[in-house]
Amino acid sequence: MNENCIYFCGSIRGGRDDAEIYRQLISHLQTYGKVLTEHIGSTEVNEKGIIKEDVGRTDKEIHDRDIEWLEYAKVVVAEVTQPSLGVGYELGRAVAMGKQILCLFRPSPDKRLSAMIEGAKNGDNFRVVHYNNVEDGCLAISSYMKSLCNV
Ligand code: 6IA
Repeated sequence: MNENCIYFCGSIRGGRDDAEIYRQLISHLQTYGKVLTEHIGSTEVNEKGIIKEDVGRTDKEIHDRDIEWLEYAKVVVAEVTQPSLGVGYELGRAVAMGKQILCLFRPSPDKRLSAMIEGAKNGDNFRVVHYNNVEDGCLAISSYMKSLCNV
């Protein structure tokens, strides 16, 4: 595990509507360490999951590389507004690995966060923050990263 590595989770095949928000959150996270999954904010990724540098990789190769990165990271930050099976799976694996996890959710009248994420709240080991815009999301990230430094 590397103290400075952060694993960011965001929807790919679940839908790319929030890609620009991921990009901005990742850019803020980079002030706290190396984001292993920087490509999640890339505008070159569409909902088919096509990333320029990943063309030619099989789904198994993508899965195995992501799990390796997840093991390597100390902190996991997930944007969970756009429901994604992959993000839910990564969060379950991250809990089992004992990672420190921050989930960011933007509430709206047509979206309710899964009880399996909302209900997993457990202090700094699994924090869920509802936020309204990127600025708020960045503040939530700063507050979480600082709380981990004080542990
Ligand atoms: O079910 P989803 O596709 O929405 O899952 C998204 C989550 O799974 C993200 O947090 C990623 O960490 C991981 N993930 C899913 N697909 C990929 C991917 N590309 N590359 C890296 N991580 C991924 C697929 C490209 C391929 C078809 C060429």
